[in-house]
Amino acid sequence: MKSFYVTTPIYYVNDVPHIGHAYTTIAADVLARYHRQLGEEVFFLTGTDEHGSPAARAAERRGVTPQEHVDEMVVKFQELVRQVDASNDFFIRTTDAEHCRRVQEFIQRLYDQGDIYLKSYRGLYCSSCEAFYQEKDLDDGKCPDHGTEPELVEEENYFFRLSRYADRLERHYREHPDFVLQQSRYNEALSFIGGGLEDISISRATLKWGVPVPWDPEQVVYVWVDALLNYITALGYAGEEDLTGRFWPADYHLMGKDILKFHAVIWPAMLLAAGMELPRHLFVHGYLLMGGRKMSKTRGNVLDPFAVMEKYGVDAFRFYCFREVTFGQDGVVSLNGFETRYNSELANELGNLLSRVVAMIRKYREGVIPAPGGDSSLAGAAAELSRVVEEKMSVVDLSGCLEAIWGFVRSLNRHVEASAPWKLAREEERAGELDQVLYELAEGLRICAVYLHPFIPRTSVEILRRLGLEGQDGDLSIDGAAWGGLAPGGSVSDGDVLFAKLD
Ligand code: ME8
Repeated sequence: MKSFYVTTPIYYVNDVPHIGHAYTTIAADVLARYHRQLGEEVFFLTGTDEHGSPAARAAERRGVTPQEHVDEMVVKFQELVRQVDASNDFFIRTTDAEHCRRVQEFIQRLYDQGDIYLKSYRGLYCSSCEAFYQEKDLDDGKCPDHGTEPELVEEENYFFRLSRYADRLERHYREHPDFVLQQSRYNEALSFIGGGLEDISISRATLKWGVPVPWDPEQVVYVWVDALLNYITALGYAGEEDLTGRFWPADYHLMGKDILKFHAVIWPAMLLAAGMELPRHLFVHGYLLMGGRKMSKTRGNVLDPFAVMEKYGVDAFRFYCFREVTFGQDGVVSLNGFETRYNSELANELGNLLSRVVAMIRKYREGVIPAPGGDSSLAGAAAELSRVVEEKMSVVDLSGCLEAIWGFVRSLNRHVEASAPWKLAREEERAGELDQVLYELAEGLRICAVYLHPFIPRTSVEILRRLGLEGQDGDLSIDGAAWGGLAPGGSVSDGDVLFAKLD
């Protein structure tokens, strides 16, 4: 069986989760669900990045130990994962003893083979990014991402010979033009390497909150090295047996553009040093913006995903994320925009369509899905949709995929208007035509439900239930979405309005 491994970044726990965290998690969930529908064996990983100075400082401010702080905060991230209906197979915490042990083993190996050495270092450090900056990369002396002034740090640290891997890394990029998606991100990633690579500090002497360097426990492992390793350590202990052989290399690491450099340079170089395969793709999405700026904890301009889901439901939130913003690019999100789409698309175009179709089958055919009389004009559109979904999902164009599905939803609405079943129902001799139209609408809705499943899983299962289908694995398979898969004779059922219209 083909395997598929997708990851999200592991999120910092210095503050509460926000909509940006929900966004990447849902995107990974969409991919995971889709690949399960293809019949693949899927591993979907998410989790939390719990070491490092922001978490240590947050704990200090609150007068608790770092461990107490992260134990408290992780609950909110696990709650977010649950509430967005993420179907993750594991949730890794970098404070897991199993993870820490494997991080130590990994860097010990690099140390033993001469890839790590001791050196004293002086540099400008942004502790929110957990990264050193060169003067020229600052905005007016401030961190371009956080708007805060970096501190001058001077320490004796362990360095990883990143420079040694620059050529091999560049070759990997040349040989794998789809290593980083999309093209502009690939170019950006390649330009990091083209500019030459300097060795990087991979330990901290002044910080206590981290994984101890095994040969020098006075130092802790740099939080980014610790964090990146999660993608392989998790496979070692998430299951009863070691899953590394089955799932590594990862198919997709999803992330926002803020952390591309770490994933595009440091991570693959670490893997090359360890003689491991590189992930197949990094997919970099844009920022969700409110009022034109990236939402971030440091800036405080965050939209609370819990409040949004509580008020409008999880599927409406998931839908909006991939409908409003082209996946891969930055996009502005707002409550107004959300409510507009909710009403016009979810309530009117989808919810209303389902209740009309079910009501007509009840009214005209006693709730039983009739047999079609012949070929359908919608079969071609369904076949085209199937082709486009496959094409878009194969390049992680989640919004393009949803757009195509929505085009099909709209064609069903047009079909209702054009065929006017209420008129056909008044003419006895047109009963065959009415059967045909009712079947087509039910079948069209079933196909929508299958393709919509990765995006709005609850709604998808509910649509299938109304059409007399269980929404079990078989009903959800992508293969089963082919036109004509709906067996006539099943009974439709009633239910609450899918998306109640907002005032
Ligand atoms: O960077 N729009 O954690 P983090 C879209 N621990 N996505 C956003 C976003 C926004 N406005 N804000 C955040 C870290 N994200 C490290 C990662 S991985 C080995 C270690 C998402 O809590 C996006 O995926 O700052 C971004 O890359 C990630 O959250 C950063 O999360």
